[in-house]
Amino acid sequence: MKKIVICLGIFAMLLLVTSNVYAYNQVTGWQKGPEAIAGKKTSGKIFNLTSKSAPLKGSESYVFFDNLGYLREGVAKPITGREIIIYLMEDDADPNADDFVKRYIGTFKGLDLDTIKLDEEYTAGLGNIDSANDATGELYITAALDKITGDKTTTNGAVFDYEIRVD
Ligand SMILES: [Ca+2]
Ligand SMILES: [Ca+2]
Ligand SMILES: [Ca+2]
Repeated sequence: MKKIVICLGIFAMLLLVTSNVYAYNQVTGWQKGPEAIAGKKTSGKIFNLTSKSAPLKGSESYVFFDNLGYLREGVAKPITGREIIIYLMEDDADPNADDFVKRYIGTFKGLDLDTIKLDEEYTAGLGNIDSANDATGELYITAALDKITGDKTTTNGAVFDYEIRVD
């Protein structure tokens, strides 16, 4: 019995150590989300993030979310099930189109943003998202808030914080 307890203890310590030690190659730091405006797609700024090895892959690029907020009373109707669709994108110069990397869906309960979940990883977007010798992605997110009848089209401000990380 004692052995099991010790083993479990060591396992828990290892988990703690590995989760603390793990580091992404580069992160943006926490950012305020783009403004949430009903019926409009808004974008965050573009960040240059470098992976451990070229080329940067979409499967090595992630968005994390925190501080889920709420829509403004009097601006937005409180509708449960309303969504905000968030894309992780990789910017490219014309004539190349930007890469769709991942899609996340945020769902509201009334005015409150309740959850944000990964909804889709794009097959093409999981592979190389820049040139073969290019380890630095130009990553950004977009956010599109559903428009419900009765919404105003003024801003609700940011409804989440986010951080983009690459491995
Ligand atoms: Ca690019
Ligand atoms: Ca690209
Ligand atoms: Ca690049």
